[in-house]
Amino acid sequence: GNTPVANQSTNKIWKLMEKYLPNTKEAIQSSVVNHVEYTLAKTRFDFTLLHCYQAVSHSVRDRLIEAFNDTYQYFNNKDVKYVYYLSLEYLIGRCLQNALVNLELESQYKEAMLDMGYNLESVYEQEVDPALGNGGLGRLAACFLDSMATLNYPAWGYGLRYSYGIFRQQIKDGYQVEVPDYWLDRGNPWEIERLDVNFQIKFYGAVTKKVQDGKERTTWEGSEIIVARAYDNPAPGYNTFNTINLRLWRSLPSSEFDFKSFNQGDYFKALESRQRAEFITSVLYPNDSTYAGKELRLKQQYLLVSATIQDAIRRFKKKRKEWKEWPKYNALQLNDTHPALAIVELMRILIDIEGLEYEDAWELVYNSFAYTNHTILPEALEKWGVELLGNLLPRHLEIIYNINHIFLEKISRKYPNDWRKLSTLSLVEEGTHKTIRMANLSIVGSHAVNGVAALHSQLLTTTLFKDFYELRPTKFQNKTNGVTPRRWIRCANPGLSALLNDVVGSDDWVIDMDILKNFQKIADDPAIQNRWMQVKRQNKEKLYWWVKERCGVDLNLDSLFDIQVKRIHEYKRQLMNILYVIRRYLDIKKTPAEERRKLFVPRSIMFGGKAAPGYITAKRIIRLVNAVSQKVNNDQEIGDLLKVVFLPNYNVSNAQVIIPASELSQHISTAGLEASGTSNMKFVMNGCLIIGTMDGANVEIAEEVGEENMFIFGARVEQVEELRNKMRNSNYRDYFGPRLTEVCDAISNDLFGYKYDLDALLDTIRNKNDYYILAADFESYCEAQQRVDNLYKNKSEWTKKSILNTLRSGKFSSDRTIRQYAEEIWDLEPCEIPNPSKSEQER
Ligand code: T68
Repeated sequence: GNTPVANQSTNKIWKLMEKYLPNTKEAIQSSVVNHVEYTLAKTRFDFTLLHCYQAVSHSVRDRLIEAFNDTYQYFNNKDVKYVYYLSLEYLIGRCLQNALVNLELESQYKEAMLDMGYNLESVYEQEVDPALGNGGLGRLAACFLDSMATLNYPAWGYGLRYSYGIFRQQIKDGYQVEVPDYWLDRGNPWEIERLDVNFQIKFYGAVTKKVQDGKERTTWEGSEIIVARAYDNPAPGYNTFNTINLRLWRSLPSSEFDFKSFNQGDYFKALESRQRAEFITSVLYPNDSTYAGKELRLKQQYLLVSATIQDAIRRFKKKRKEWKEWPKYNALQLNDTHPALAIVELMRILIDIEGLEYEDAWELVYNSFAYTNHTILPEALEKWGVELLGNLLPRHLEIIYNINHIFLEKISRKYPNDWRKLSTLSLVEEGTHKTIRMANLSIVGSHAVNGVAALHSQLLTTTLFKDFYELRPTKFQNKTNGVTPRRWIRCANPGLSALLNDVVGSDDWVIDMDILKNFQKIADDPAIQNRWMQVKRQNKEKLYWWVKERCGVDLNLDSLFDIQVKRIHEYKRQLMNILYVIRRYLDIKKTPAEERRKLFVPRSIMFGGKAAPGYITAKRIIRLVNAVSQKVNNDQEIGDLLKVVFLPNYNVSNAQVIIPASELSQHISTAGLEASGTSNMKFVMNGCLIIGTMDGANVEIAEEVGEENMFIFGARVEQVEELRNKMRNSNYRDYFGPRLTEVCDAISNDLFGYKYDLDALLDTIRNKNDYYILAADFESYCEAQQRVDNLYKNKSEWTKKSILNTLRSGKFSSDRTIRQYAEEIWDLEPCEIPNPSKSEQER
């Protein structure tokens, strides 16, 4: 019953489905009210703000679905090439405002709702924040979807529909506490459950070989079979009718499986195995930078990969093309190595099921896949033990060995007897615990490999992937990250958006950030500067209330809002930031009371970010921030000269309040270790000045906005190794400067309490152990902070630099990034569908 029959009744249905929903005030109101009554089954007397959010969302969803269905219908008719973006993570954040903005219906809805007695902004606040990702990598995937839709690229996002996203962070007695995030609690009006899109996924079992017509045929019989079901999430473009799909898979038990257990007559065992199947997409792994090697994680990866490849193949087969045309119609982008098994899965299906020759299959795989690397941290590189992999996916391990064998043969012909090369290039890491290097697999199986900022891409070719680079230099590319100005300016900063509209004379900047460069002369205009400061002030007020409610701290609105928000990690050096806060505290205390206001600019220093639950040092950093906050905020002598706050549960919706309110933003990683950073770009767009190291995309930000409009400090990447060596040959009393020594002594002398935790924390930088060269960079960091104070005293100069930061941030729009991926890796053409509201209103 899945195939529609073309007859008179379908003609009738087509006619009935021809019309689009109108967007007059009355039409919007009646569609909202309809959902209240018929979707939510609520009465006039039993109706809350939450119900209002749900009804509004359903009415917006209806409009999204019209665009969404038309979009893929149109792509299909035009026989276009698709890009498949494969990612284990999507940090999409709230949907309602973003959908209204992109559909250009926000003002209509605002008015319609106001007329019904509802403030649209408080309706927005009812939405939970879908947090199906850890940090930058997951948020990048979400920004990319927005740009791919906006630029009319025929694209699909594929991921997993975790029941539990990244944990919610609570702070109890200064410690991080993780609370499970059951985000589907109140339903999810945005998704479309596809009861008819299910794929079987197999695990474990055995591989058998048979000779058939003189040819060896391999088959893999899995012993555990589950089902992946599709949940579709429409992602609308801005200033276009194109709306693309984020398809998330959910694991479910398969009915085939039941038969087996049923026959064995064990009813409860059957139910247990059903629950095990559902458990696979239950929870997102909360590690953003260390590889844990858990079987359940590998099952998640394979589920995403297998369901996605099956879906892509089914779609391709409908076109009735020959296999050799696969790369002409499909590009597959791997968001890090997490979905790298897709390379092997496509090989398996082509060889074992479709019967292609190995070399022909490889050609198709190689030309369609591309891989993005997001880190050079060794502890983050994925290496699956061969026992684990071979047990769960025996045929895949076999294919990996085949790929490796053929690859290494080529290498040894090219470099005879070069054992070092062979062992570093091999997909297999030998040793007592033999592992598969997923990065090597991803490189060998892809026609393009890219880093995420110029410096990072260059480091890949000179360090981590040096031997691969020498083998095939043209494979290696750079694609500097970007962020979407729709969510990060237009939605998050309405005040700045209105100001930019006035400056530009239109809202064209929302899709073309580069035009802002043409208006740089306004940076000196006192009237504009005033308005600019007013906008920042209003954003600071919003954050003020946010902090008061959640942290009980009263911030000084005239103080400099100085913010570092990102995952907590030693390489990001939140520790250096908080040690400087202590330095500042001690300095203020030493200064005679009457001179303090003259010497010190009032500052509100805020930290936010989650620590991986097992990362003890990161958790201790949070403890230290809260200990300092306690001490400083309650010191009567200090008053509002210095406030320290830990902002709990940093996530996308909180970022939308925090970033526009920030004046100084910290991106202070050890040079060479932050692949790119993306929040740095959001802060710059919102007129914040950066204090930062020459790392990741900061280098390119400095190129664009000018070093004189930032506070750059610290060792450059070429100096880091030498500094580490120097440290190894000396006592920390020698490599600590006097300012840092005094700070650490204060902590050790129990100025803040929690001596056990905090001493252990300091040991990560004492005893020749300061891998992230915090001590070496501390003096130069203090000097940069002094420059910050000096500039902040001159409001007009500060504001001028703030304006220039925004106007020169165009390069960091994800539209630029996605255009480069499309042109330089995917070979993909835009395909814009006709906009019915701009033509005849009918399909
Ligand atoms: C980040 N990586 C980079 N990883 O750290 C950041 N890792 O510099 C970069 O801007 C960003 O990617 C986008 O390119 C991550 O966020 C993870 O979250 C992660 C998750 C699971 C496993 C490993």
